[in-house]
Amino acid sequence: MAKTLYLTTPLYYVNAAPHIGHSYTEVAADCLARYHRLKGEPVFLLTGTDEHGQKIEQAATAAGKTPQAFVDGVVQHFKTLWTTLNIRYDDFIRTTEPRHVEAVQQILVKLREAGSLERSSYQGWYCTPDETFWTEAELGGTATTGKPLCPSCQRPLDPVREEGWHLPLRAHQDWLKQFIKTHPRFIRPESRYNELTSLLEQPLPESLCITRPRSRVKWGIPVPFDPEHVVYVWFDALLNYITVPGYRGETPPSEAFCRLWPADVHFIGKDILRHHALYWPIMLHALGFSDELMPTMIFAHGWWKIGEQKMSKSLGNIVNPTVVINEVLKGQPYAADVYRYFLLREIPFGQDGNFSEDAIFTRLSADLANDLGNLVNRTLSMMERYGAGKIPAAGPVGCAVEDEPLRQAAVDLAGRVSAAMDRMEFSVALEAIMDVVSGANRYIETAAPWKLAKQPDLAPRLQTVLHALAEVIRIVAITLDPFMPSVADAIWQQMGHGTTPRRFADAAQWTGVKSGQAIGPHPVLFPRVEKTTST
Ligand code: ME8
Repeated sequence: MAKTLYLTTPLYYVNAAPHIGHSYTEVAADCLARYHRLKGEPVFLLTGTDEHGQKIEQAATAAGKTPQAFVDGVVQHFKTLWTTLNIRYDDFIRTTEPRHVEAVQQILVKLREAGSLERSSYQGWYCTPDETFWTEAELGGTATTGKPLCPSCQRPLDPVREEGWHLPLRAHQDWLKQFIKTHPRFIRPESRYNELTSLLEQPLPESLCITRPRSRVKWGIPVPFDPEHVVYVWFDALLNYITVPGYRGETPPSEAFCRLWPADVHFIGKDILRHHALYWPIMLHALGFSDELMPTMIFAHGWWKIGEQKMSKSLGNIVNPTVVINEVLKGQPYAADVYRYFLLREIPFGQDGNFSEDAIFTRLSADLANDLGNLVNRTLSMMERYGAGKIPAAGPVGCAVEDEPLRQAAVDLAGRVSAAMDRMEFSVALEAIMDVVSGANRYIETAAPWKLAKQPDLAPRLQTVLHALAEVIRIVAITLDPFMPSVADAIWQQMGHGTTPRRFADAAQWTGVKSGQAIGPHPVLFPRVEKTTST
């Protein structure tokens, strides 16, 4: 049986409701999943929430709730947003679920039995918002209060000295260096690959403390063989990627588990590269996973920023996706798809970008209303006017020389989109689709169907032009499907394709439209808006 393509997103902390940054990773992962489903491949998209740890314990206390009641509330914001954004995940794991808690405990027991854990004391600096320890050598400057700063988020650190269970890191360093060297696609994009490679040039800390004393953190998975400790939130959360496919510590991993594992792409932001590209493979290696059972790719994308600062729940400088969809894009029938388009088109995946309402409006008006919406709407209106509401058959002569560039661009589109998707270049794929859309609009101007319609002897030529446009729009709707699923569906219905499935392979074929097919009602896809607010 073919291995299922296994894609994952981070498990987001439920200390606060999601913002644009979280939706970015989620939309990108969903887009890739939809693309592969459109190609007829089996895909499993896993997402979920990270619900333990000190940060969440503190947020619950501040809200006057028990941690469980608190996380039960916040998780709903994530689920609701994913529904709004058309995210089609196959499983949603909450780290407080018994299926995960029990598996983590079994895995810990296995590591201890294998002699992979040591109990010792640890001294370091702790960043609670990042739930990460730093050593003296890694500190990032000093705050005005005299406290050292987190090298990742620049917030003040707290000194911590405590007993706990440790997983050796340095013992795995040579293996990891070699593994990364021989697997250049393990970390993408290249800038992040280079970041990790240079990090590995320095000696890693001797070990990673994977537990926390209950005296400091109560909200965590109990360590089964040491009641005074709970599991470190990162150790617990990373394991989700294998607990969900069914790993329980068995050697070798079961056949059922290997139908999903290894992960094909772990989608993450660059803030958590170290946890995924350093700790995670070392955890797997310590569990006895061979090189073949390491994740295939960790893709660490860039940050949405406000000004020069990363948008972050802990910093409070967030843009709420629900507000963007319901208020900023008010009146747009496909607001969630406009938002998806913006996220994936605006910045090359892997780079940082600035969010602004102006930028969304520019995309909406230039790309979507003036180009895509206009193409669909004017084509369908002409079919109504000149073709009795049906897609006309091409005239007996078929495509003429002047139709050839458009036809060629349209049949080449699937290949261009595939090449971009294989490199995770979502913006490049969308650019390719929009190139064809603009080309079709130019074609309409040149072919001028309204002039052809005035000359009865040119009726066959008019039919050919309208038929060619129907083929182009069909191809555009198929290739756009992973990015804007509701818009693709709306275009499909407007063209009258009904229940005919959209399949990626059909986008590479010119002849896919049924001549004589009645078109559907075609309200404007992207009504023009007057922008009222500004950021
Ligand atoms: O780190 N721009 O959860 P988290 C782009 N629980 N993406 C952003 C972003 C921004 N400004 N802010 C957040 C955690 N993200 C851990 C993960 S995984 C086993 C545990 C996205 O709620 C991006 O994907 O802080 C980032 O890596 C993730 O949200 C962090 O989410």
